Amino acid sequence: TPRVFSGIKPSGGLTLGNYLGAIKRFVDMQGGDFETIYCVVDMHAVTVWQDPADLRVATREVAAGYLAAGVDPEKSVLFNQSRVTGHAELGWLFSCVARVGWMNRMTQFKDKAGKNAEAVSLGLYAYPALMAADILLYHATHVPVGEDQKQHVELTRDIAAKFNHDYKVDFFPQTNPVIEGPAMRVMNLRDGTKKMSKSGESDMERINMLDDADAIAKKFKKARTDPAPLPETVEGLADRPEARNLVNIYAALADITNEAVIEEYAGAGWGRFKPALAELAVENLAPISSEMKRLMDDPAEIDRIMARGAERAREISDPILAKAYDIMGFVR
Ligand code: AQP
Repeated sequence: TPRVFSGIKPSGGLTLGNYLGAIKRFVDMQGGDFETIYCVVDMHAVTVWQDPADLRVATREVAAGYLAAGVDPEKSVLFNQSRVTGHAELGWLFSCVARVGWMNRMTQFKDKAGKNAEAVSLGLYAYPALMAADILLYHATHVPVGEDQKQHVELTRDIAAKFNHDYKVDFFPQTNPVIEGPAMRVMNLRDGTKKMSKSGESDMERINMLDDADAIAKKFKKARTDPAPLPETVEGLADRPEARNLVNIYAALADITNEAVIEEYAGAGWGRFKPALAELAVENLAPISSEMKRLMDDPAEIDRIMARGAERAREISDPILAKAYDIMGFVR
């Protein structure tokens, strides 16, 4: 069976972007034609400094988010990355396969490092090599991600191809990003040209999965838009990033197309659309956030689930890692 791998960094509270761009789709891919492996990628989180107490909370919050949204530990392998040391090991091997020139082209690094590229951690720079290891440690061929991760999945393909070429093997498979649906890029509510992030400066720019109904209503109400009403056709969203974002979010939450949203709200003012959007978001998120809170009240149970998942992850990955070492000539 083909394998799916994907992960989320515990670098803050989960956002609506993580839900629509990642978790909701992870649930959809479960129990079908794939073996699904979902990870809390804590080793990626520390590429930027994390307060240790916050990292513990965020790790369990991401696990709770997966579980509450419907990731079933009986159907999927669910664990946190640092428990399976093969990620770090293969990550090192891949750091020796990937080229500095490839890393220099990563747009996410450029965005995150900004003008301060000399002062960020070496880990932030090497991040895509570890991500390639996360995926290829399981020979995963399908990686559901948001649009922002596409370049990293392409780099994973380059690393697999170079490894196979350099060692004259056909060992690591080619990986495909799975990017589909209207919410592959949920944007910041205050600036429709930036993506909604866990770690963005202002809480008003994102919807957190744990936000209550009042917070959600307030954030959508204050979301930036141009003054024009909703257009008569989807083409009318073209140069209106904020309007397009809100329509995308609505479509993803309702599981309908942008066309269907516009059909219903053609010419409507924001005073009508925003409260309807908020209501739809609350309807989707409230049951999940209340279940997340319940799970987070019992961290020991979350930790047990992740520990069991890690055992299964090691069963799959140990032979693959051993073979990679062997191919490279390590004496073990
Ligand atoms: N705004 C988004 N729209 C659609 N998908 C998104 N994802 C994240 N933000 C959006 C998807 O969620 C998965 C997990 O991402 P991540 O947490 O590992 O890393 P990230 O993309 O760097 O997330 P953040 O929220 O922006 O974290 P910070 O602020 O700490 O860097 C991925 O599949 C991603 O595509």
